[in-house]
Amino acid sequence: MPLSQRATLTRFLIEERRRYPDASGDFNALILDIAIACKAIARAVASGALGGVLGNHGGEQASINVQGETQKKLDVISNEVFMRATEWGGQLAGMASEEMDDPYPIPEGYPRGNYLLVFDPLDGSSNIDVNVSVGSIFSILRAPQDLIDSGRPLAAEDFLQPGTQQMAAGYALYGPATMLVLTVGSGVHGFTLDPAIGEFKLTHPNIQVPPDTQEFAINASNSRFWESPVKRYVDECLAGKTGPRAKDFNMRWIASMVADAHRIMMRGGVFMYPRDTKDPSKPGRLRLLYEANPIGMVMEQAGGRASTGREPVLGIKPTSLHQRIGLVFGSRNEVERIERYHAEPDSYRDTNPLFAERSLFRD
Ligand code: AFP
Repeated sequence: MPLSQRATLTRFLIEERRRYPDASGDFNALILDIAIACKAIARAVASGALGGVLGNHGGEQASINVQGETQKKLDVISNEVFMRATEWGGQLAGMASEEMDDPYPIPEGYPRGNYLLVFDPLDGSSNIDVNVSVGSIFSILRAPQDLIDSGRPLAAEDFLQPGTQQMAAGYALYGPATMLVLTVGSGVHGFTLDPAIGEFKLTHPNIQVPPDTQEFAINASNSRFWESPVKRYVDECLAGKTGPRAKDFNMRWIASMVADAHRIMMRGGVFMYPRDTKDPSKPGRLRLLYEANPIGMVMEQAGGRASTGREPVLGIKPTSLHQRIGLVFGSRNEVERIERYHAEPDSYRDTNPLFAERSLFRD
């Protein structure tokens, strides 16, 4: 279809809204403001070193975020862009992000709305300096009714809702093309930014994640810290045609979850950043509220699956704003296989020499 005939994001949202005659329009306005933020971030990312914001060229911002990581300037800028684009319109009661220790209430002078926004403004930021794809991830929740009714101060607890409660979720990918991939709870749709007119256009309606795959993504340098079900799964993939799976697998790792997730949305695959024994204080690397839940909703809405390996991610009741979690997502049959390996008695551990006395894999 010619680009000029493709629906814009605005048109798509308006047509979606017709199915809900009582909808106020706030929700669409919020998504369009998020899209504006993503366009601005895409622009900053695309400027590369010319924008003067990259680590080697702009220097690292001397601030440390709540995860104990150095924030690069572009992380900070992207966070600001999200806040400024969405705080003013009267749709939000507050927001929370990877880059802010505490929730951000809507400033005095702006109307307060019925939604909460949670986001990772720039996922995969270690890739910025090497000009590899990065992205933004977002999730929209309904604000608790008592927060809306009473006007009391915003609290971190307001955000601690399971992923099943998300009203919408999605990500923007700043790759060779900028894309916005969105679910409002009725399938997943991909929009590509048309740079000529600055509009997102519907290019990938009703994305479906293939249920089977021969591709997996995991940071193999952590293998000595993996739990045995993960070790078993990866070993079986690596054994290829001659192993129990009787087929060869390919491995991919971009170190930018949003880019890995997008590859899986386009052609299937499984992504794992599982719980491991690397640091007992961190039950996984990725964050539940603004990484696992939105990507989980997108996957599930596209027919894929998202899990900790032990239970569906979207069912977990969060306990803190920046909670980390083990995460496995992608092609449904593979994720279910990994869940089965976690549920089965640990015969792999009992028979594999790697888990013997004095082994690296012993607890
Ligand atoms: P940032 O949140 O610091 O950008 O980290 C990106 C990320 O959380 C995720 O996008 C990657 O999948 C993962 O980290 C990469 O981790 P490794 O450094 O272990 O490859």
